[in-house]
Amino acid sequence: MSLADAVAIDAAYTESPAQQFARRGFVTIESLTTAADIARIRLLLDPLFDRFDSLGERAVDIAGPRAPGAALRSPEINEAVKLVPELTDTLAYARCRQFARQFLGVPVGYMFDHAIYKLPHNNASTAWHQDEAYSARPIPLRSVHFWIPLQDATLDNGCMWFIPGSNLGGVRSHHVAAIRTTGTDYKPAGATITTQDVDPTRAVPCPLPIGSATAHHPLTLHYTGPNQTDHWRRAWILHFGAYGRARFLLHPKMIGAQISALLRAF
Ligand SMILES: O=C(O)CCC(=O)C(=O)O
Repeated sequence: MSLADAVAIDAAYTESPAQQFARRGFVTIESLTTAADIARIRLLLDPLFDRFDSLGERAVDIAGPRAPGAALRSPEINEAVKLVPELTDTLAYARCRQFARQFLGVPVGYMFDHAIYKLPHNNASTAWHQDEAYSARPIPLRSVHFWIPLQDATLDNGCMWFIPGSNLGGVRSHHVAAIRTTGTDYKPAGATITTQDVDPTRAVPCPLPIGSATAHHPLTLHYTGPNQTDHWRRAWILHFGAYGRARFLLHPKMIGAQISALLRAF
């Protein structure tokens, strides 16, 4: 299937996938990859969750602080490709890169990835937020964020929900929803943030069969519900950006910000 044919287009519009991405702030990609590729990604990611508590600051529970002996709810591993570089050899990785290139219309590179596994009956949603609000960088993210479920994603196990068009406004005001702590020694490791500036009645759920994915803009408001099933809900999330990671760091505004910070320190 060609890249263009893989994207589900709103029946009410005649537009390309890139135009839909720009207008609505998200798209559904119906055949991103194969079931065999997803099985391979599971084989690479699952062992990381088996040794979650040994991964230091890279591994946190986004649902909130942990207490010794308490069960995890929404464990997250950041930059899994650094721990398991074979993830970059998967079909999903290659296809996400191609889609990001198509949606942004410029060359792209890897920016970030993380995996979030919701335990059965975890009783924790991932509250409404914009990914851009997590960025402390002086230039806006210019990236596409792919959410790849590693089983079917359903309303019951915590599929993605989006607010169409929310990418067209700016960054909303966010506040801390939960303090994260590491699995190793329960040290604080950042915060999960959320916004009240959202009208959930406009939200569109995106249940997905295995092999498909959603792609969203860094400003698009999104949410996932709690996992209310007896099985884990697993997802791998990949960000590809116009600057790539190295090019981002070499951007004149980033260099300017670093020089200003250095001057302030003296
Ligand atoms: O997988 C989830 O529960 C949430 C994912 C998400 O919000 C994100 O990747 O920004």
